[in-house]
Amino acid sequence: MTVSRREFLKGSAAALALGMVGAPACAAAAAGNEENVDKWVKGVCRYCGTGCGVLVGVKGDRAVAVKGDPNNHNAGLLCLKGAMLIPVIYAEDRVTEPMIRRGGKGSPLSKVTWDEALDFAAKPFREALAASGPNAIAYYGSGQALTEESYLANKIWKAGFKTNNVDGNPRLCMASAVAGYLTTFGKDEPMGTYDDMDAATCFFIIGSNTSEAHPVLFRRIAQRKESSPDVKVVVADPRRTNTSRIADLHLSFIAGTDLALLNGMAHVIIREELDNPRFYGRYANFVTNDGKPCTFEDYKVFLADYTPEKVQEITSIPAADVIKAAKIFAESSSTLSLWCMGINQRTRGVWANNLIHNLHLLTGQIGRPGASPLSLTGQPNACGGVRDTGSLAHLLPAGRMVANEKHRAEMEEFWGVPKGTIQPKMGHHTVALFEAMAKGDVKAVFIHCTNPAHTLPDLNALTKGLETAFVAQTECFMDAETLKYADVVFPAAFWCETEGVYGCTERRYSITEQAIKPMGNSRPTIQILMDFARKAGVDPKLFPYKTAADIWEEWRTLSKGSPYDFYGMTRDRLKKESGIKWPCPTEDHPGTNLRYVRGEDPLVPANHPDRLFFYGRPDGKANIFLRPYQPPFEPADKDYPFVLTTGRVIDHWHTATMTGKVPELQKAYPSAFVEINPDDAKKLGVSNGDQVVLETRRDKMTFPARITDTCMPGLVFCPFFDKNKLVNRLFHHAVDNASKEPEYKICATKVYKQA
Ligand code: MGD
Ligand code: MGD
Ligand code: SF4
Repeated sequence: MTVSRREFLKGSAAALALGMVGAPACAAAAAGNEENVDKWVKGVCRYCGTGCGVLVGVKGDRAVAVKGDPNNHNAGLLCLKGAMLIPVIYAEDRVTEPMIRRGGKGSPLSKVTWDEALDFAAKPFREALAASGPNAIAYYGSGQALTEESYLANKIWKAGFKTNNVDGNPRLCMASAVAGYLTTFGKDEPMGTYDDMDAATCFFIIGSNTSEAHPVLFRRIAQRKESSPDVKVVVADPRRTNTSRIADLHLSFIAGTDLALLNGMAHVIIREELDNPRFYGRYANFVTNDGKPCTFEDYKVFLADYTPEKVQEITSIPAADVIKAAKIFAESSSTLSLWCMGINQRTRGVWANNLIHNLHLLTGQIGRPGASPLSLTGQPNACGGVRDTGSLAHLLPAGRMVANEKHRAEMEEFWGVPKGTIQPKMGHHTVALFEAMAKGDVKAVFIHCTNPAHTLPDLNALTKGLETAFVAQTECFMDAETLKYADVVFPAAFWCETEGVYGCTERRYSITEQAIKPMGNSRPTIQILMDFARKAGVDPKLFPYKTAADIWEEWRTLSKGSPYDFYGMTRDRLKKESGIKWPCPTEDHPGTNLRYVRGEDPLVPANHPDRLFFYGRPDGKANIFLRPYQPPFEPADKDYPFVLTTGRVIDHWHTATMTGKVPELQKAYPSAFVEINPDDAKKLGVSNGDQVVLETRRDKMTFPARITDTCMPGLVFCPFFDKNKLVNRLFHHAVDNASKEPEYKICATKVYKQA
């Protein structure tokens, strides 16, 4: 029996009678053929950073059913995407054989043996290394790769090939949140957890369409609101999304202006004496925009520019609503802020993150159940796999930095490589990497578990990198756009065909155990990486592993004594339990809910004089930054009078190579479209379904119109899942100064009906 969309929705309603508009379908029903399952194998959903636990039903050598793990944080619930994972495994276009492009770019791919493929890939890497040195090669990875894969690749590239050219799609996603945590609190990763959702009395949701992008979490928020009618929800999003439908107050504004809103809220909080001087006097420092210490008085002077009336001028939010939002935030007994790409994918994404933290530090809404800033992570393993293992161009494992000599020396010693092996200079961040490939500076790249030919910004400019450099790629599905540029394709074992750990938004690590054999001739990626590295000339002593568990053991040991300490998470424990939150230093430690809190976080000494200790900072105090409003890189102007923004729909995952294989999901969103406000449509003479041209300074493309008040006048929205409508060709590739994350959320466009 296969559960249909209709049955799923029915099951969802039965699972929880939410009388609330906007709560997405989530059900505890098993999807697939549940009868005759031989065994249930534990895992994590393949998709979003919510990180729902799943159980995969296996019959013989096939996965036949999936259901939510009742013991993980999702309490057995899954959204439709998670529930429909089984058909993805058995999609007809799985990549099952190694392939090479003998005749160079543009020639057909031919199936070859593993040995031929590995030799074919290793040769250009060896040649690039010999001719131009280690920085002529690179690794481009993913927040969807398993932790063991990212840890291994990072080690091979940084200590084996000796290049810091290791980056990946979390740069497009969480980099601004990382830099926000680092600058404010001194260490990456949130202090809050999902349990805060059950205690919060105010949800401040900014730049996150939680309902569509983190459906099971949104369900939890909606449930909290329904069970406690006093709970307030404030949503700040230029669009009226499904998320904003449960809001008591929806702040819609001109995209890219919310730094002014956040400073305006701080202005009101101080003016109305809703701030908490005892709290920030003890736990925070005031810091100017260029990093110099300053005083609360300086902060007040700085905020004088952000009166509600001034904020209204900049953002279009009525002044009264700015005041209302500030009061709800500060007066609630516990406020939880949630944010995602509307904040991170901005040229001032780091500043926007700092300003959210400011509000919590100013009001003391932090370090108590339900009171916390909590950035929502997009991908299932951007936190655990990439941020924590330090698999980005400027990072090293467990919070270490490439630029820090002591950190490099620690890693060289741990990895057993000579002093000076790790370069002191950071490698290329994503946009710079693809530019360096286009220039011929980076000659060969290994791409794993990501589809950059579809998802990079400014595709017309950045895919030149893929046209120029030698591309070795691991893939599972033949319709991935990047395969068009791959010189060699390694068939990778897919989700639940191999074993590994994912770490989600709330510092929770959960394991996916192998349930079935890899399909066809595909192999686990750790094996592919080690075989490739050996052939490309890396000393195999660097990776003496037989299994993923061996890599985990090394990584667990490395975390010991670090601010990420999860030494207590043995493989056995991960298999027995359904996710554990770090810090977790010993095998009998239950994991940590409230980070930085005495008596909760094992890294805060039990006898510490203060209840809170931000141990990432030298004096244990967090920073309140004086960050001004700055407009986006390319606001609307008289020539390009609309703002184009992009994002997700509930039923598709990124480039739809997986969700596109599930008819139930594909039918809901068969192709891309552009959302236009009814007033704009009227002025443009556009009706529903008309073909509408979006023309930016880079390119122009046509989309069918959806006329809806989701977008405010002057704003249009396109989802980016459709490979036949690569909306990223329209975008610029301006990045945040500090995080180097691109501004996918805002560019200027003309909009007109196709002649
Ligand atoms: P987006 O649709 O990218 O999703 O999750 P979200 O960030 O929640 O954008 C969020 C919102 O930002 C949009 O509603 C948009 O209107 C708003 N926005 C645009 N401009 C601005 C602005 O200037 N300020 C503010 N405050 N908001 C603005 C992303 C997350 O989703 C990520 S990163 C990943 S990797 C996962 N991907 C994914 C998926 O592909 N599909 C589904 N269904 N779920 C997913 N979950 C994860
Ligand atoms: P995915 O579709 O997730 O998109 O961008 P990508 O990571 O490029 O790509 C994953 C690829 O890995 C697919 O080709 C899939 O078939 C393959 N795959 C799946 N499972 C496996 C596996 O087990 N092993 C291997 N080897 N391959 C596998 C996501 C990126 O997009 C992100 S994270 C963000 S936040 C950005 N968001 C964004 C946006 O908001 N707007 C616009 N316009 N563009 C965006 N691009 C970014
Ligand atoms: Fe999977 Fe995210 Fe849905 Fe949970 S909310 S089932 S992790 S897609």
